[in-house]
Amino acid sequence: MVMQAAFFKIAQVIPVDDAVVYIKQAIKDTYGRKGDKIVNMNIQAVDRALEALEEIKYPESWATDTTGAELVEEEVPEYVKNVIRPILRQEGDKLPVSAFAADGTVPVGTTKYEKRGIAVTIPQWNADECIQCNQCSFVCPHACIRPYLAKEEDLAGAPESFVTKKAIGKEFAGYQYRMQVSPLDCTGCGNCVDICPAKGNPITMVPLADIVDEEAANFKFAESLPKPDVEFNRETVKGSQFLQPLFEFSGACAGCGETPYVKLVTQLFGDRMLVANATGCSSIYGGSSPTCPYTVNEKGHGPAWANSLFEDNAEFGYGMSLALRQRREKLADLINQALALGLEGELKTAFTQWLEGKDDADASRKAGDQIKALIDSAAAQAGGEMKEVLTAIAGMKDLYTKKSVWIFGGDGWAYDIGYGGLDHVLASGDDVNVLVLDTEVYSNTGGQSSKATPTGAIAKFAAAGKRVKKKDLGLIAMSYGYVYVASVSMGANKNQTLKAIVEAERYPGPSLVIAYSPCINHGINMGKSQREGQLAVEAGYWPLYRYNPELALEGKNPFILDSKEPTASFRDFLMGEVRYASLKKLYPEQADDLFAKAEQEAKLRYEMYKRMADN
Ligand SMILES: Cc1ncc(C[n+]2csc(CCOP(=O)(O)OP(=O)(O)O)c2C)c(N)n1
Ligand code: SF4
Ligand code: SF4
Ligand code: SF4
Repeated sequence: MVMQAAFFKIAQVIPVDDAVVYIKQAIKDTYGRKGDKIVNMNIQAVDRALEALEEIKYPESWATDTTGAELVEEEVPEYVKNVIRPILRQEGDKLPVSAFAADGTVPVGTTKYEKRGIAVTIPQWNADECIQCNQCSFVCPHACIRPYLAKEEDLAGAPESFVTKKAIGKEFAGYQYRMQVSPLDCTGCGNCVDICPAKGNPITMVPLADIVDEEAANFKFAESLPKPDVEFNRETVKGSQFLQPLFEFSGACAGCGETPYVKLVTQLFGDRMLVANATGCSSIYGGSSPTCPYTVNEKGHGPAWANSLFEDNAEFGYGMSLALRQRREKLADLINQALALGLEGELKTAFTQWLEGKDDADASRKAGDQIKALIDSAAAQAGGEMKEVLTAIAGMKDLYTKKSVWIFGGDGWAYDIGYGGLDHVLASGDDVNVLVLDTEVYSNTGGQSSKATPTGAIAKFAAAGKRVKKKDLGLIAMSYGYVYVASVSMGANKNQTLKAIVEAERYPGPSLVIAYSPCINHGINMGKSQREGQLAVEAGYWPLYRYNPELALEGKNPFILDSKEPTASFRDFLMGEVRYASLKKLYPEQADDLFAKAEQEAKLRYEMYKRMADN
């Protein structure tokens, strides 16, 4: 609107006053259904643009200058210089085919070279007030705010403004703590500040321009700190955030409700995970050429990621799982063969330990690291059949650590188009982990209705409000009895989200985690998307539960209802989102009927879950 108003004032193709009348009418026609607030904001944008338009007299020399502003080049990898930068300059069509790998793989961890600097305001940390809960880091959709631990001696040479405070917790004795933002990667969404539970504003949003240079230097220093050599519980909200996010600085919308889940999964399992990603927002922010937000740790370990068709992604992930199983069984056969051939010494111990712990992440990694340290020289020294076997084992190092197979996708994939395959894979009993990022619409293609869209919500193909209720995907999966199922909402309960993701991964069969994901398609303030996830649970709109088949084997009830009876108004929650409020504006009577139906459905669903939990 701003640019359109400016164009008509400058270009004078028609009298500007006429143009303004047409623009404002178009605003009413386009946004009327979204409510007066949005219409008025757009109208104000037009008026303010016309008032503020200023002519800038540029120096005449600009018309003939042949040199531009000088680019400040930082040290970047060859691929960034030779492939990514030309593509970003829209010169990708000049690249030869030989610039790309023949197998289609691309270097990872390249979003960090974009440094887009798109935020208007960014969080500034105040050490005094911070209680070191790490919740701001937990919810950040772009992995831009991270806690760092450093010993005093590591802080020599730190920038002056790199203030730290004594780390809380006996496991962190001798360490200093700092919460650090990456100013040029932050999108300025404000969720970190919004959810900070401490009194006295330990983080506040301030203009980017005021602190960008200082904080960019601080972030660079923080990233150069050595990894702390401490044992801590990784499976807590606080502890998980000391783990490196292996998904960072994606191109998702500011405040996206999907990406905090993806980031958390990579923090917990990223160094040994494979991801099959259905087409949707998660494949677009997960793999938009030319950069890649998935990255690696200091050992070069990180998620292996690929996107498949919308309609076959569960099968794609299942294939990964089957291939891994077959290849690891082959590895176990070879190890048994080496033992049968009479292998002795340290390698024998490592092999035996690996066979015992091969399906446990920590045990297989520990034994695998031992094998890695010994195998090459053992293979070189051996002869005959033993040499052949050890050489084959040495060539399978990628399989030593137990892998974590994840299948990611949105509700359009899981509830609709990929559902047949998803059902088949869950039924297989294989050890795969499915994360459904439920935005209740096909977000990436502009908000079409899916079977996850609840009654009364306006979406494309449901312009007068969805008439029928949301499919209960979790309940269908629970009917198998051997599928781990959880329904989570990070904004409502970070502990429950973390617990569910950890349990799902640990469960040795199929797991399904359905994650409530606030989205721009809901018509909400994305600076408070985490809070919206909390309101959804408090209003009884989204239930939290975990169904763990292992509890049934112990004679316990496998179903745990984690959310309490609603404490907030269901109707107020709906009216806080444009996808519902606009129905009320367009068709008030129908809206009342549909909202009453939606509330009744949510109530019946909660009561059913309560009965299941009480059994
Ligand atoms: C068979 C098929 N139909 C349609 C599309 C187009 N398409 C790509 S992404 C997408 C929406 C994905 O929605 P969802 O699964 O809910 O994920 P979200 O974008 O919400 O994360 C659609 C319809 C496609 N790629 N393949
Ligand atoms: S403002 Fe948003 S993107 Fe920036 S650090 Fe906070 S949560 Fe992350
Ligand atoms: S959420 Fe607030 S109190 Fe907690 S670590 Fe972040 S700034 Fe500190
Ligand atoms: S459209 Fe929604 S799900 Fe997609 S990136 Fe934006 S906020 Fe996230």
